Amino acid sequence: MSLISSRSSILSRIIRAKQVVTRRYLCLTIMAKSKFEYVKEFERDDNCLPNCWIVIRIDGRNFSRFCDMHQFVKPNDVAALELMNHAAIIVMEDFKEIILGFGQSDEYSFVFRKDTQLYKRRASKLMSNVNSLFASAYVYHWPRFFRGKELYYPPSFDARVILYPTDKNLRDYLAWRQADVHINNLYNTCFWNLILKGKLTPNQAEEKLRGTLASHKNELLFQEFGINYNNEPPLFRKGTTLIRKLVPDSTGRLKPTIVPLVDDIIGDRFWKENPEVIGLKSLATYQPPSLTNSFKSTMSVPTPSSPTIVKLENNISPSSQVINSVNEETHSNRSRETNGNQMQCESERICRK
Ligand SMILES: Nc1nc2c(ncn2[C@@H]2O[C@H](COP(=O)(O)OP(=O)(O)OP(=O)(O)O)[C@@H](O)[C@H]2O)c(=O)[nH]1
Ligand SMILES: [Mg+2]
Repeated sequence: MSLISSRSSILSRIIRAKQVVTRRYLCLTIMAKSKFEYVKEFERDDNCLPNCWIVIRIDGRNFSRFCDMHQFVKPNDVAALELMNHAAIIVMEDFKEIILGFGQSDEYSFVFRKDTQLYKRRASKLMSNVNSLFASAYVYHWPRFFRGKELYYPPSFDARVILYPTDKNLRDYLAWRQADVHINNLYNTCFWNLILKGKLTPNQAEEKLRGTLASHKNELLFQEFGINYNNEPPLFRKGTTLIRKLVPDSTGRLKPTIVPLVDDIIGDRFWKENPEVIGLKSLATYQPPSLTNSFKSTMSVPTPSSPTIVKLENNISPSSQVINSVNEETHSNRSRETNGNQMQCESERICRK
């Protein structure tokens, strides 16, 4: 009998203790809500305007130092460009609503469908997720592209969101980035040849190139170093464009695949050949250049080694990893060179790499 009564008194004590704890918890929760929750009001909506193309551009932070520290080849390090492309492909594999990527040097632009509803189009969500995935993919895959080369410190990237309301605005944006590749690469090719082969100091090379137009630089490369700039690897002159296509896998089945292309995206041809990109139509089958025109192509159809991407392997020349358009040197290219010339006159914002 006494055992039963002591048990029931223990039980009732436990129940009372529980009630006290619950009351305290409730009380604290209510206090926390009433006292602190107002801070949420400080968060602002940052949804991107509807019906606009959303471009996210990431750019290596202080990559001049990063490239020096890791002894990247000057002015263009193929492994570094491949790693950038690979990180971008990983981003596009994850974010299926990115219709196109364009990369050069230490930057990558990603274009989201204009009708995307991802994260309710919140700029900060889109930007921070793309940026952090890119950075972690860059670090994660470093050993694969720089076998045996230590990564001395973690690189970081800045990011911005830009909205373009019209297709023309978007194409002009991409043309601007590709013209930038041309301007920078021509300058850098001259600059580093003057230093490495011409034995000038950086100051002397800079002085020699100051105020020169693209035509002067082309001439200088040819006269002094026997280099025909147009024969420089297209990857260095045009950057990499990533789009989605249907590509046959090893069994012949068509698979959605991210295809890296080195092509002119300033002229109309690229957009006529790939109307589904801006037209937001269903994916088209990848047509290798050899099938789309009469020029002889040394390139073969990319056979994806994974179901969704064309893998970029290390130690392969850039032109065999990314797909060149064989008619790249047609008139559209010439007009781009002219654009580059004009832009160079206008812009003294030339990077030394
Ligand atoms: N050697 C070498 N350097 C490269 C290569 N690609 C990019 N870089 C370096 O990366 C820099 C990129 O230019 P910026 O983005 O304007 O310069 P940054 O130092 O990153 O400065 P912030 O972007 O303003 O932080 C170039 O100036 C080069 O120094 C490469 O393939 N080889
Ligand atoms: Mg940078």
